[in-house]
Amino acid sequence: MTLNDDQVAQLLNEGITCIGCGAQFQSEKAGVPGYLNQSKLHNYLASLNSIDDPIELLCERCFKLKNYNQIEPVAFDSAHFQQILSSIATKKALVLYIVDLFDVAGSMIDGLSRFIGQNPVVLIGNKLDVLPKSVKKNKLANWLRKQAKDQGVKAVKSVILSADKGDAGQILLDEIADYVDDYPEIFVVGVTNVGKSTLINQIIKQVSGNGSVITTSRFPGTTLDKIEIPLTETSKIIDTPGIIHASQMTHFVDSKDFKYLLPNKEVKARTFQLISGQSIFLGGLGWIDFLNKQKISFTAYFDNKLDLHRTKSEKAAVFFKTQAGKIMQPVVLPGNEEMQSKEIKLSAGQDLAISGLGWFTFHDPVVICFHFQKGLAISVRQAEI
Ligand SMILES: Nc1nc2c(ncn2[C@@H]2O[C@H](COP(=O)(O)OP(=O)(O)OP(=O)(O)O)[C@@H](O)[C@H]2O)c(=O)[nH]1
Ligand SMILES: [Mg+2]
Repeated sequence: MTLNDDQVAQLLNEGITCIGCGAQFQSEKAGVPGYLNQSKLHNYLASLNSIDDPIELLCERCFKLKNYNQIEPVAFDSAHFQQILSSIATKKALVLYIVDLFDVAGSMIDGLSRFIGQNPVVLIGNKLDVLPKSVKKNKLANWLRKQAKDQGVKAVKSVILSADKGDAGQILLDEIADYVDDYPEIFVVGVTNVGKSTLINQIIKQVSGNGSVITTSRFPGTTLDKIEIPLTETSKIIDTPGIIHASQMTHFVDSKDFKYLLPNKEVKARTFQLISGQSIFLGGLGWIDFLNKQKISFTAYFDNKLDLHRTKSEKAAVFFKTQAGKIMQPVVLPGNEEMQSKEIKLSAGQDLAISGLGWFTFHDPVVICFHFQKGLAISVRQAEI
């Protein structure tokens, strides 16, 4: 059996959504979320056996992302994203709060507890695979919980994993098993790009055997609306669009340069010893001057492809002006060149984290002056690892 024109019209009137990104389908305007050409949309719906069949259709943007890894820019409705998040407070829900272990400060949501009310939170540190293998998981989980607590989020537990590894779905299902019967809705929340959809795909794979149902990509803003996936008879897991943090480095560079920012394999710790009057450059993005009198040692955690180049501080500004974009890559997109410079003191055992890029762990007390783009988030914290 196939659907007739009236049934197709009924489905279109009710509003059907893309399985990849959650956007409602429309055929009026290319470049707006949910676009699919009218005949493709109609033919797919007409080929369904029943009006109640699940819709497993991709919009044009998801199709290009999945098949060609090409992004079609769309206008994000940040207010809608926030609204989805704040609707959680009035529901009985379990919240799976995902943060990126490679950008913890940059991937925490400001005021999350205000959005989700009294609902329990399971904190998930994702992308464990990019941290050095020597990292102690328990210690990292406790550190992460403390970071969230400092931001006002008290997690019932904290789990460390890699969402893109085969066992992630089962690990998470085991961790939340005690809650599933009591919470009909399980919301997966987090900043964009932390791996929410990747993790849900692993859960779907565990439950139904289907892999990569939801669209995932390294471009921020892949998921555009809620995507509800049934988990048990009484509960469903809900993917949400990531909150956009414009202060992450990802928003300052061209997507072709994400390879310098978003590691896809273990980051090698790089240890340096510097003396006063030396500076270290991070590709062509910015630099740090060391103002100490004595020699200091520190470890850098950045993508292995990002060149960390030393030079004399007295030459640093000229060097940056003449070499960024030439021997030093990557550089920021035009319009983002305005810099901020700040002098700070750090103690031994503290990190300087540059959002969306990586961090330095200092093994000695140090005074530095950093020079990075205005609007980029830079923070000091107790060492992560
Ligand atoms: N190395 C590594 N990469 C991961 C992991 N999980 C996800 N990723 C990558 O991170 C990027 C973002 O993943 P998504 O699942 O699309 O992230 P999201 O949180 O759903 O993003 P939005 O939909 O934009 O909010 C993709 O390139 C994933 O392959 C992981 O455990 N390790
Ligand atoms: Mg997503």
